[in-house]
Amino acid sequence: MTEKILFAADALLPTGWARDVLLAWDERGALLQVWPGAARPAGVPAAAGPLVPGMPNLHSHAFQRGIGGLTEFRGSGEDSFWSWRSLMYRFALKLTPGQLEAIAFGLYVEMLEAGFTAVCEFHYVHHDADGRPYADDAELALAVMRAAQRAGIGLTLLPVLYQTSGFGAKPPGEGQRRFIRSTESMLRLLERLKPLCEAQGAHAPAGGPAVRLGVAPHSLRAVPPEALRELLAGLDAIDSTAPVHIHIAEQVQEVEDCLAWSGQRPVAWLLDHAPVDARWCLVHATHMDAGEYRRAAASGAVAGLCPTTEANLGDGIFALPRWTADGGAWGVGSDSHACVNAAEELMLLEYSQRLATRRRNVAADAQQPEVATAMTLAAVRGGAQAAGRHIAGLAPGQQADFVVLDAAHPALAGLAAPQQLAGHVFASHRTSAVHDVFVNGRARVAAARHPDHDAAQAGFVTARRQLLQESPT
Ligand code: NGQ
Ligand code: ZN
Repeated sequence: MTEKILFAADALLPTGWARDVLLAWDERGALLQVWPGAARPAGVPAAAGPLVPGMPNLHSHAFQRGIGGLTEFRGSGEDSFWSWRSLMYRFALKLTPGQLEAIAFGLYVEMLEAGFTAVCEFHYVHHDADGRPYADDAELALAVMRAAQRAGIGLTLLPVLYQTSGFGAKPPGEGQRRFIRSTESMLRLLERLKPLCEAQGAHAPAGGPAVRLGVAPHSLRAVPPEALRELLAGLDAIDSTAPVHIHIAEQVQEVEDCLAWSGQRPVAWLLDHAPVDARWCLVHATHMDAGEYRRAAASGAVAGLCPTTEANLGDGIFALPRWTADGGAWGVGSDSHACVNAAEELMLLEYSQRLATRRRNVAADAQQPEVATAMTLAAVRGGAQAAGRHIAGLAPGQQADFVVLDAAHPALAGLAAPQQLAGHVFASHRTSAVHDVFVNGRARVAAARHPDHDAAQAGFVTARRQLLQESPT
């Protein structure tokens, strides 16, 4: 495929499905033209199936891909989010920069092959195994950036502020020593990373850098009010439009602790004490009361839903119909990477709603009755907003980030385009129907494979083997 112009018999535009679409982009990967009802000019390549916008993955802790399969056993006492977290911390304590880069590279290649074209990396392992800053404080952030660049996935880098182990400034635990830093040192890290992120954007569309820098106060458990204020003020001085992501109200225990500490639920507290707006991504936001759903949706913030991880960790079910009834924006993330597949995140999100409401096609609406289509459009819009990048779908000025589905896949063959996307989301699991993936106008996956597929998997396996040999988790 030449990389500047492509014809698609069917393409999913922000307004819905269109026929005979000609797409053209410039050498920096920005879409110049998206032209429905076009004739296919001689010599222009045609997509192998319906073309859909690339999915941003709005929440990732890359290193956690390394513990897939290692926490699915019953320990002593009752297993919970918190017991999972102890196992995860043990793994985090052992990582070297090289192992982090290998795991992240393997993961990002997997993501591309599974239909994600961008990732928001919520990056909180900052220091060496003893909890001391590396000679270059940005060592591990740079490892993540290199992994994303080598894989060719768009990146929003979110260095994480982590200071306490619970509400009321509870001192951090030993197992958290690699995450802890002062607000001032976080602001210095952002200053150091900013020009590096901009430099990686040298070949990005005029509208925005290929790497976007934001920040993530980890959670209200981990960041006291004063530090949150200072962080946001400092960030504004660096970039007043930078994305801000925070974990919030994921577990009932967190809601109870927040109530005991402040008399308010976490989301209500945040809305009252921070300038939450469209820059913000509220990750999980699982446990909200009716007033919190209304107010948080109205703030313009994106709900960062991570369906497979939320299921894996036993978090609870987000009330999507309530959120969207209030006009709330949302996107999906694969978080702990128990599963790495954009289609499966959408499928599980819809299925959790069906189980909770005993209805079908919950995420569809009157405007867009095809549920997979409605979900894809909403999640791309919300994901792009959370990423703070120009990746909001197939429209001029946005990046040419898109996925070509395999029209010959048994779950898709012979169907009309909206049904093919539905087949991809609901009927093709375990055998992906992703055919090609373009990021920034460049083919990163062709015929379902990333060119570095084998090397990325081998590097991942080696890193995990080393980590397990050191002392079995
Ligand atoms: C994290 N993961 O930061 O990786 C967290 C666990 C915590 C999720 N919340 C740590 N899913 O929340 O304290
Ligand atoms: Zn998370």
